[in-house]
Amino acid sequence: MQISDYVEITAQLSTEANEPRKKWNTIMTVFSRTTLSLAGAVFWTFCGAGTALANSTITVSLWDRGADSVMMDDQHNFGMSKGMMGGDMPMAMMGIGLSEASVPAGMITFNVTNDSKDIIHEMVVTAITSTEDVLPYLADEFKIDEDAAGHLGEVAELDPGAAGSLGLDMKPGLYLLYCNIPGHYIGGMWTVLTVTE
Ligand SMILES: [Cu+2]
Repeated sequence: MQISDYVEITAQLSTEANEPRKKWNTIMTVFSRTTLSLAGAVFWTFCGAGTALANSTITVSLWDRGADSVMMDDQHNFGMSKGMMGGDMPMAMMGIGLSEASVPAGMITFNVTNDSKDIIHEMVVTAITSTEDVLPYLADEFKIDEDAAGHLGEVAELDPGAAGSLGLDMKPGLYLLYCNIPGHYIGGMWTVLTVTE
């Protein structure tokens, strides 16, 4: 793989032009006639990102009350957000809990664990303009229309007990984190993350 290939890939993954990218592009100009290994390119990228971005890590819990549980209790209420689309849902059977509801802009790492005992979950990230937003919903599939809603990244389909990570370079704004396994979003499996200046 040539360095030009790698730059194309990073361009696809990046959601916003930013300072490290400009720095990287400068480095690219210097090395534009040189073929580097992919490992070398990754090393350079880490050097640039480590010095210029605010880094945050968010621990994400995907939870549910279990396929065999119908009892209401309060122990999972931390996962429920308020203010959007009936987000104060006392009947929610599943949800998404965040260690941080607000983080500064920059590189944000989501360490996601499916804490369910028996249900597959996932976490999808999309930008929203306000908590009043109504996302395009595919009623016949019981899920969000991810393409229409805008899709920044995801940790897809984690088995019960499994974990995965997602890193995104995020600008200030509101973001919806939701599970798009059919029926889960409408079942309360979403929350809002605020990214500040
Ligand atoms: Cu789910």
